[in-house]
Amino acid sequence: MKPLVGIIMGSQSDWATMSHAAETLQALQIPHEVKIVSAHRTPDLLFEYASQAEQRGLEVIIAGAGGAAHLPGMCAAKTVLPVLGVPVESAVLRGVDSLLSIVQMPAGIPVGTLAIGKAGAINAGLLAAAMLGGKYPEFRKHLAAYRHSQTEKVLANPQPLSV
Ligand code: RP5
Repeated sequence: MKPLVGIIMGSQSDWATMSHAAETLQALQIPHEVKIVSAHRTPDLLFEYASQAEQRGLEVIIAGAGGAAHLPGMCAAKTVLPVLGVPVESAVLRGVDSLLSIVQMPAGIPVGTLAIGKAGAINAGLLAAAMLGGKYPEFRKHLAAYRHSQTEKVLANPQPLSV
């Protein structure tokens, strides 16, 4: 099956965070692709990627970036596909810069902004699965099973420390 979700990130240094989005989609058996696309260093590639995403069959884009994190917003400006933004934790401001850069979009060009770092990347994968779940019942089933297993694990380990 061709990729339905495109995961893009501004730099190879974002992979430590964004790999969690890819692993989550992998666990849910959702076909996806991964690519470095930088709003600042490769702006023409970003425009090409975002404007061709829909015709290539992508249905959701997950974009992660850190610092002056313009990637998700500029990507959203060039496509009507849903764009989920993951703020990558930056060294200097610990990702608060990334979060504020991504979340404060002007009305008219939405980016669904997730939490900073690993939790945001995992949740972007889960949210992409939920978005696709209406059209693809098998992905909805995989997502429900993921959630069920997560609940079971917590219930099976009620003690704060294992003894
Ligand atoms: C952003 O600048 C990237 O998304 C990355 O989080 C940050 C730093 O990039 P590198 O200097 O590590 O390549 O564009």
